[in-house]
Amino acid sequence: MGLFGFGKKKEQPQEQAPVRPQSTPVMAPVEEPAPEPKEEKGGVFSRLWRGLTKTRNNVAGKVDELVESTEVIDEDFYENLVDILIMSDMGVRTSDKVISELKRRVEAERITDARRAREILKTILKEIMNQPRTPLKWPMVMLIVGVNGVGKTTTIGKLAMRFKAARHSVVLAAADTFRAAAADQLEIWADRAGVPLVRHAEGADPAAVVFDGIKKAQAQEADLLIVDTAGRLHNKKNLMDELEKIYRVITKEYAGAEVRTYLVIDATTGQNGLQQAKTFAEVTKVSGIVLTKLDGTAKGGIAVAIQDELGLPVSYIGVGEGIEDLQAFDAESFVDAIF
Ligand SMILES: Nc1nc2c(ncn2[C@@H]2O[C@H](COP(=O)(O)OP(=O)(O)OP(=O)(O)O)[C@@H](O)[C@H]2O)c(=O)[nH]1
Ligand SMILES: [Mg+2]
Repeated sequence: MGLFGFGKKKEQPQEQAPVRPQSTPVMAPVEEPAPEPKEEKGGVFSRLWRGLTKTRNNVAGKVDELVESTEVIDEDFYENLVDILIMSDMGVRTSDKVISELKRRVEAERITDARRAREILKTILKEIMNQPRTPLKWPMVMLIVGVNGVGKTTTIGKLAMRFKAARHSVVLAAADTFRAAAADQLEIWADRAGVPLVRHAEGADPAAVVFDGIKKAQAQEADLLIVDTAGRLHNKKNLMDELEKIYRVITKEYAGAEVRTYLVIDATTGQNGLQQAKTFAEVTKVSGIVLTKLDGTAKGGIAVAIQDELGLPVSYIGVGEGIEDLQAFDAESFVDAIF
């Protein structure tokens, strides 16, 4: 996969809010992710910094201790380092790979200073997570999937507000019809964001909700339709059938639309979340991961494991419950915030 490629071009997330030209219904592609909301006091990086405090204390704290006490870079140094990475939920496979690469570079460059090795470690982590991003294309349908309680609905609310703030017209579809409360929760977000919501009665066919969502999006020439889905599908077969039905409706009714499936994972569930991601990836083509609740865990290394083991980009991260706490993922600032 060329994860350790040298000189890989770094793609910066788009800074400016793209304004939709009135004359053309289809916007020129811009780089994913969505633009950040306007900076408040503290700014986006400090929110990230604050949100990753637990992980930073866990990882940077231990790495600093190790580096300070290391006079010679030897096998013990690498072993201790790999343990720290594994404890941060980076996974055995990814941690081993990172440390082998570190060892290779340290030897090739004849480095003897552990502080230098620490910097190289950061570079390697940034390279792993710096995956190319697909440009945004309009109109777009975002399907938000994931198991119970991971933060799907909250993520949709935050995304709606961000895209709305960037002057995109957004429609929400409550295709989680298992319980009325799910649509009620989404309705609160729709009101806050000032965007229309399409909902049906409890127990309705999710694909029918998506159908109406498409009609609404078409009627108002919306850029973005975001679909909330149920996390309560007990087995792979159910999940596959349900998603296939939804995809069929989109293909038939909204042929020109770009379809993206975002899988939401709760970072506090660690390796279990990674397992969920593998299951979803077998059932459907996942475009990107939304990794939520990073503020609630000391094990933010899961972000590295996801990208390395699944080859899927982490598109957004959640570092708290506020609207600005959903951030477009940026490898550079992420690694800088945990070291
Ligand atoms: N601390 C923290 N809490 C979050 C974050 N993202 C979501 N939450 C909280 O997680 C809880 C569950 O979020 P929901 O959005 O309801 O999750 P869901 O996946 O839609 O849940 P179901 O519809 O029940 O499957 C809520 O209390 C959110 O406020 C985050 O980044 N940090
Ligand atoms: Mg929900």
